[in-house]
Amino acid sequence: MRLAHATALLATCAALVLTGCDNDDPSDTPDAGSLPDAGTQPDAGDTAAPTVTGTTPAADAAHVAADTTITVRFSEPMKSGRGTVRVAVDGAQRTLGDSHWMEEQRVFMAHPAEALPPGARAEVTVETDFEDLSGNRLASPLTFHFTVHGTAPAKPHVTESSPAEGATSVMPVELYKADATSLAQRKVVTLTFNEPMDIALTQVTLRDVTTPANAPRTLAGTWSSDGLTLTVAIPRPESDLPPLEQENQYTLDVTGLRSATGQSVDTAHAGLGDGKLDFTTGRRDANVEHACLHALLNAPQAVTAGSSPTSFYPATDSAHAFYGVTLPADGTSFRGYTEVVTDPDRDQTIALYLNQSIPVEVRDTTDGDALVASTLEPAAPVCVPAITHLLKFTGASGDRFLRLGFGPASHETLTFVFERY
Ligand SMILES: [Ca+2]
Repeated sequence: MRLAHATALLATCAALVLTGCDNDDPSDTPDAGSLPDAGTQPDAGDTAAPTVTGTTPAADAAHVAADTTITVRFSEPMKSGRGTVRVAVDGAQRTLGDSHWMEEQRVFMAHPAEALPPGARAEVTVETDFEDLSGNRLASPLTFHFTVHGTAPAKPHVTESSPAEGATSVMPVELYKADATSLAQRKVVTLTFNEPMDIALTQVTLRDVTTPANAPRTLAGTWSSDGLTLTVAIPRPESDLPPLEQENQYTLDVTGLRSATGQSVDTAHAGLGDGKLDFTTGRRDANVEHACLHALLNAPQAVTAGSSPTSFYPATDSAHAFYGVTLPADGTSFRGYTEVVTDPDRDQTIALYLNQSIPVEVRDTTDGDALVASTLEPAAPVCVPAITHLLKFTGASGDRFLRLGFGPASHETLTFVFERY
């Protein structure tokens, strides 16, 4: 009943711009049965300004229909005869034709008299002359924008990729476990699109920009279940060649793909620039590749770390060993200690190839408790997630006793490959 009443009131307003349309007195209508109920009666004690809690289209919405309804949702019931909404395109006001209130006069709805131009950027202004039932106005006008659907269907584009467009020093070779005793090489590339794609189309083309004489390689990717992300595993082109050469420029052409609605890839979008993912490889990292051999093929040696610096803690210092360390609980996190004994005769660089980023403190306990400088950095991405981080420090000669303090950590277990150089 109330909705019908509000619509009847507004029918007397010629245009949607409601300024001057002051027909909010219920006694004006012959329909006595539609008087507001107690819940919409003015509250004499209300001095708070109403606020806008939402709009349709939402601010910065794209691909909005040209004949969209514009709605403004308020925080409380409003006077139905007040309020101005303006819609402008390129600085020119658009006439609004039809309007009404809904949801006990909390939601104002309006329709442009004519469809908005394709591709237009519309500016909507909600003026402060909207009033709640106690006569409080909006504290400030609200302005937002939306973009009308263009005449040409939207083309899909890449929003994220690995490697990123234009990336340099890209790891050219990644290792994975081929079977129980051997590793294989590949390079995995992923591309994520802004809209679902046609998963029947999976082919992309890899070109060697540095050596164009090399034949382009047609590769088949695999789509994620949502059709947004294509994963392309680049294999060795021949059994004696790596998946990608070192310090070499490549371009991966994805223009053979289509959106689920059949649109070709946008070759002008900034994501890839030309519909091709361009990147340059760096050098391989022999040390990480070696450590990956142990991390992927060895069963971890289980070790429970000591619970305090003064109690027993086990050794984790055999070169090429792959350790699976369990850290004792320490309150709500985990923390533990292991030992490294340095070489008797020479200084060594000691490296731990970790499967996570974790604070590690190295202390020399031989004749005190001196802090040993160490670095923790992301490891070259050769066999993620088996190896993600690299801890390095110098082990001074002389059979010195070093204590590694792991944590505080959020996970109880970690793995690392231990190496001495
Ligand atoms: Ca590109």
